[in-house]
Amino acid sequence: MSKAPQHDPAQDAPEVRRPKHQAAGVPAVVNSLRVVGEQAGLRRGLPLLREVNQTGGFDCPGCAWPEPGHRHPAEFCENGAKAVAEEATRRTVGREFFTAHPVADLADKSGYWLGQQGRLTEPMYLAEGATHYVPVPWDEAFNLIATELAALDDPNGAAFYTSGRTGNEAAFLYQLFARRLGTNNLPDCSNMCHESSGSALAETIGIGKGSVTLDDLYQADLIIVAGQNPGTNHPRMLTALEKAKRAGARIATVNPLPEAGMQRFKNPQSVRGLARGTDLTDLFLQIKVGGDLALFSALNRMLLRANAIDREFIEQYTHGFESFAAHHAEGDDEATMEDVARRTGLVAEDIERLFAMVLEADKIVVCWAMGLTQHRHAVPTIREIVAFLLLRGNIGRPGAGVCPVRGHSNVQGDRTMGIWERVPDRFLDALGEEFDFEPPREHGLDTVDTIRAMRDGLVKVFFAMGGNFVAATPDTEVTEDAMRRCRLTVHVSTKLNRSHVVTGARALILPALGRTDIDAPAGIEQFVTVEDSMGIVHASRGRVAPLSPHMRSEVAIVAGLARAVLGEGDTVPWEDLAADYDRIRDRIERVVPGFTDYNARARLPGGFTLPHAPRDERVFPTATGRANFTVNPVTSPEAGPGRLLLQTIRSHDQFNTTIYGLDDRYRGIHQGRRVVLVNPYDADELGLADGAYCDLVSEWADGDRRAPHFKIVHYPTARGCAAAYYPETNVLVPLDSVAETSNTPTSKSIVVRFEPDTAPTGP
Ligand SMILES: Nc1nc2c(c(=O)[nH]1)N[C@H]1C(S)=C(S)[C@@H](COP(=O)(O)OP(=O)(O)OC[C@H]3O[C@@H](n4cnc5c(=O)[nH]c(N)nc54)[C@H](O)[C@@H]3O)O[C@H]1N2
Ligand SMILES: Nc1nc2c(c(=O)[nH]1)N[C@H]1C(S)=C(S)[C@@H](COP(=O)(O)OP(=O)(O)OC[C@H]3O[C@@H](n4cnc5c(=O)[nH]c(N)nc54)[C@H](O)[C@@H]3O)O[C@H]1N2
Ligand SMILES: [Mo]
Repeated sequence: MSKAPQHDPAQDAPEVRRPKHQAAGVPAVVNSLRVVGEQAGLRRGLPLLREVNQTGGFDCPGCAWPEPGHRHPAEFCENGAKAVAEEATRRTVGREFFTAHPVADLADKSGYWLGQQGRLTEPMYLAEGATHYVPVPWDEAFNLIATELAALDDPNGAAFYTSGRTGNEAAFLYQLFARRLGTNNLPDCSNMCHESSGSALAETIGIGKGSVTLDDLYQADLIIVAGQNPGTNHPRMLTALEKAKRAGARIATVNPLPEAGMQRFKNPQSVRGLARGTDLTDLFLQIKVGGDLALFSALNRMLLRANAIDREFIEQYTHGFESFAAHHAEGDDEATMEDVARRTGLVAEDIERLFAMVLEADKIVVCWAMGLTQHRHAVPTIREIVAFLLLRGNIGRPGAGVCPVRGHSNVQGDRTMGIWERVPDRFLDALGEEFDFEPPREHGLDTVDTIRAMRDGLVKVFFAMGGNFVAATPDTEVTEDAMRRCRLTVHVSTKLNRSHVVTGARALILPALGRTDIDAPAGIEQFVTVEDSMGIVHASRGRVAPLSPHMRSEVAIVAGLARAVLGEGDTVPWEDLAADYDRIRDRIERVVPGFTDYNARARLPGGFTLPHAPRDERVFPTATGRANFTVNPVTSPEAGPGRLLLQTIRSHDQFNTTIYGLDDRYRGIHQGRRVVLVNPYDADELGLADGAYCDLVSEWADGDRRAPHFKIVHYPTARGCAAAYYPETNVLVPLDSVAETSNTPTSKSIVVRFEPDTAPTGP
């Protein structure tokens, strides 16, 4: 069996320059135009850029950051332009490609190479024992899936994964199909992403979503951005931070890395921005990986000691304050602060500075992303942040609240539509009633449990609506072996990726229309709807002609599959729904709360905002009916002598497992990705010379995992920490190393040691 290609010396020879201290500006504009020109051509690409995130246009297929009410004519960022170019490319992968390339050869190619080949254009089938994919008609593909599903003893022998690009309409039908079949096995990318936020927020405020709007950011006095790199991953957030800053907000950044975007932002949307830029961060706390629980716990202790809390709010709206306060009264202050200093790597003056900013701020917003969610103690960390906000009444009033910044453009909407292995009973009740069936009640498998079930032979049919399961999930070798144990693996995809070439006994690739493509079943153009990170639902209409008549929308694919599997006369009129998306939205309106007048409101410019009880009414639909304080004993990952804590991050030239290019401009890394960033003092102690190559070896109870051939880069990260790119390092993340409660892989804290390079000349 071929292993994931470790590196391609021709494509991966990193060059290191000085990191940048500012983001965006002219280079971002130049780069946007260049990638669009290269992939889509200026004639196809430029008109598309004018439609990104505009009313009547399409939602950027990149991140989930919301659009402001008054849109700029260029309401996209450099990385949005790359996402658009990647999808709207003119390059295609047709049947000739698969004739020319046996699957075994494709399995030796890098993910970057696979993605660069172009858009998938027709359904392809890999028969058992075959060496090549061959074209297959849609109906035959659906029948093949139906046959494998029918052969299962139990519908729970199938799992239906979703990545977060799928629009609401397809997502709703997809989860309905899984449940009509009889399973709640709906793992999704959220399980690896903001699941920890969802778990912590649902428990403490009663809803697993953020509580702020853009206006709240503009009105805040203090914005804390912890564990997030918006300059690369949510560049339009910098525009919002700049606006907040101009209105008087202060910004504190908590991160082991000094990320360029949070330093100075040169707004490409304005002449002044291009020329001068804005310094965003007022206070930078260079925290040790995993130190955030200790930091927020310390702030809470200090707030309690200073009695700088909103007693009235606490009395009226919260539960559990006494035990929370008692927990923070324990122990001796000096010893506690020493422990905090050790876990965070911060000096006392830094924490005091942040504390002073907190005391001066009437309204506070805390923003976060993967730097907080992908740790063993991620859920307690986020619960402690909620407590930090509750102490001063910073939830449910303008200018204040929690802001988990979502990743994929519709990952939040997919959850709202019921893509969730543990969806609440009230959702299942409504779904069953609307479609006249009894949905399965037993919770399904999430992402990590799906891998375990495939490994153990319990899940035999794996179906993915988008995404790149084997590359995005932890423990690459374990996951790839698990995938190979399946009887059938099916991927609904736009572009070729690793998950198409590491397959079950049989495999199907089903080519889907993307966000930018015109979707006109039966000749009538349809639009889809998506929900952004702040709960705003709006329409998205594709704008370019699909490159092949054989591509189908995700809605059509689910309907075709359901018809083949469930037969004619199913209680769900699949084809009827797929012919007119308004009919799907009518059904969603009757099942999912908050979608009253869905069809009318989806057509409003800018869409509509979903209700959020804590934000709108200070109502907290938790088990206690109040916002919950929780007790979170301080903990943090420890690397041990001779080891560092490795976090796995995104470069500026990738969208998750889709690699756009080999540069990470802001961090000064060019033409390669196999680099490991290490603090020079740690490097000296460990004998790691700048520019030398090494293997990364992760340590876990069941043994070591190795990722060979990484170039050492001396870099100003926090002491005791290292950073390298995902997905190359996923091989190091043990499957069983997960966050408590949320089961999210701990991709931001892996204990590694460094060993001599075992692949000095490449494979
Ligand atoms: N262009 C582009 N945009 C994207 C994506 C992409 O790949 N490319 N991915 C999308 C997706 S799905 C997501 S989820 C988001 C991800 O957005 P981010 O979460 O910003 O992405 P990461 O690269 O994982 O960066 C994590 C950040 O947290 C910091 N960090 C790591 N560990 C810790 C810690 O323990 N404490 C603190 N305080 N900080 C820490 C890292 O130094 C880094 O700055 O972006 C979305 N947008
Ligand atoms: N080590 C480590 N691992 C991580 C992370 C990390 O920080 N570190 N981050 C995690 C996070 S936050 C996430 S969200 C996951 C991401 O996990 P996934 O969502 O599974 O991965 P992506 O790379 O976003 O998926 C890209 C593929 O989606 C397909 N695609 C793109 N657009 C469409 C579309 O419109 N329709 C369909 N049907 N297919 C489409 C293309 O074929 C493309 O190859 O990875 C997780 N894994
Ligand atoms: Mo994500």
